[in-house]
Amino acid sequence: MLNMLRSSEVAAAQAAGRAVVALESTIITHGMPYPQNLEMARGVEQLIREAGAVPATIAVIDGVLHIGLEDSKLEELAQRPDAAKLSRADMALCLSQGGTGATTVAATMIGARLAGIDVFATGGIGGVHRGAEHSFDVSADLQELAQTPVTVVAAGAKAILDIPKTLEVLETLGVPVIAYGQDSLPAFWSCKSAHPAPQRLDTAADIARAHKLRTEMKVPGGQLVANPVPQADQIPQDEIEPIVQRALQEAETQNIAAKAVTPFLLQRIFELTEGRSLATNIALVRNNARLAAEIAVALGDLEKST
Ligand code: PSU
Ligand code: MN
Repeated sequence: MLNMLRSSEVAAAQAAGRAVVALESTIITHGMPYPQNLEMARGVEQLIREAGAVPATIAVIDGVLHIGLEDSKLEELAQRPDAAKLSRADMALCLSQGGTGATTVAATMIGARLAGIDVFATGGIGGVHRGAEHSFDVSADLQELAQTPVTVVAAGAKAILDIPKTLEVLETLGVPVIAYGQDSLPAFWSCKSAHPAPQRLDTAADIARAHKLRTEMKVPGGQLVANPVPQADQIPQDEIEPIVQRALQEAETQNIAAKAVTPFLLQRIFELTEGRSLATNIALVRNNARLAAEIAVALGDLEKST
């Protein structure tokens, strides 16, 4: 039986019909080093509260699907690099075995849907890796966006990926890719990429309306909102690209594969930029949390008015 537990804060918010924003936990266990990961997670939760919504960090702990983590649980998870990295394929298995794992974008979307949460903030989604024509490495996050009705706010796909191929797959899967407030698709650490975004919207209310219409039309799947990192915090593409290339080269030489690829690349880029990539990563997650809270509040307003 599925054992799902809401934090008291999330349970109270949902009972009162207040806006809730889901947050993932792989970014905590596999995306950032301790203690910055814990500081980031706490800071992001606080930002969501300040924006009038309630945060629900999702994770599997001892066989229980947690929707919202009490602070002591968050602290524990942030110091458990041994936690599994859970996606669609292994989430149920981990739950059935009483295991502990952090949820990726795909798994967090599944948790959010089960808990009745429509909006989710993360850093960057997984996508089609460079060289995928040989490795076949395509993140399950893309399939999940095609199936699960959650609006995901990210700073685009991580720039370690093949962005044009990621866009093509999202188009094939029928996932709307909406740049927020600009024409260019943001590229994670950089606010702009060379690729125009397929869609653009300029307000949280517009994004909420599109989400609601998809639900009314019973179109399965979610939306990807690509929110550019603030310019003051970005690393321009021409600066980060050579570093990404070097990290990719090292991954190849060391035969890094499957689930280990993304965490390896993020860690190497952190080292090669002497921490700058982490500062930018934290800034973009915070920026996404703020927008996600606005969208969740706007969605709540729409539901009340209809
Ligand atoms: N965003 C970040 N850092 C991360 C991730 C996202 O800023 O570490 C995680 C998410 O959990 C995403 C995962 O789902 O990376 C993608 O992993 P993969 O490429 O193995 O599917
Ligand atoms: Mn992969």
